[in-house]
Amino acid sequence: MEMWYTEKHSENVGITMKVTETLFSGKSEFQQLDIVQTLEYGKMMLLDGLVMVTERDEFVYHDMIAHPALFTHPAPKNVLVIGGGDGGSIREIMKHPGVEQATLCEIDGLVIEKSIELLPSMACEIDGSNSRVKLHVDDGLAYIRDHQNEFDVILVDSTDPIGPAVGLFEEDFYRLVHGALKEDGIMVAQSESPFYHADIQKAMYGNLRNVFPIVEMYQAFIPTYPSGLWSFAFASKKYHPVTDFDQQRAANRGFHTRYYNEQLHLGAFMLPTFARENIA
Ligand code: AG3
Repeated sequence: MEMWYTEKHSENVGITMKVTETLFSGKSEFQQLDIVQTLEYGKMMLLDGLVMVTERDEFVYHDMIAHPALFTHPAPKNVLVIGGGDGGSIREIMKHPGVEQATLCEIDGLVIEKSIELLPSMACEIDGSNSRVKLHVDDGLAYIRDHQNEFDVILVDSTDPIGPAVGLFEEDFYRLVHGALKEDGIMVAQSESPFYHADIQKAMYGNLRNVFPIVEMYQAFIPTYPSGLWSFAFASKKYHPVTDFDQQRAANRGFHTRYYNEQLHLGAFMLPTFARENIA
């Protein structure tokens, strides 16, 4: 018997993968979590039936949520990830030797637990082995309310704006993030597909612009997400991701990144017209 998994991207279109085994399937207090073995993309994690990560293409997402901000800020030391319970974002942050502390604030403890158990290539820095990493199982909103003026960089590594993540796309949340950042801090948030999610982007970038003086969109190619064209929002108090970017520092990074590099950093901020129009 063949098993195929489909995530529908619209009423009539989806992505389908051949699956050999279900490694975990269970419901937490917040959502349905499934981890399955696929034939072409390695292990795949789904939340409420939506693809969060696959072993084969997660490097794109995690490079691109982490490195543009960490190479724009001149000296990030204290970094917070909201969501991101698989640990992939923390893994990339830990490649920066100047980062003294990275905190993961994930609402769903089950995601952390099962990632450590079944997705060790992503969760390798959140398994307790790294003293520079702190874990909090908590609501991101509640956490940053109590941690104002602390962080150089905050990454919002969320799901789509459904379920527990709805609040992470709202202006009130961005105000709290703004307050939790130091006076030259940067926030990056995953911001959906420019091809499929124009309405979400319009609202989200409008909310961000009400709070941050610098707001830019950048793109990445993520084959297992709707349309393959994905985006991130770069919201900053002081540093601009293109004009304040030190290309030399990124070129001399001294660690390997399979997607990010010092030229792509600049290219990622150049958008197709339809994407620019979503947030015009
Ligand atoms: N964050 C999920 C991005 C949204 C994917 N959406 C979808 N498949 N409909 C991924 C978390 C990785 N750390």
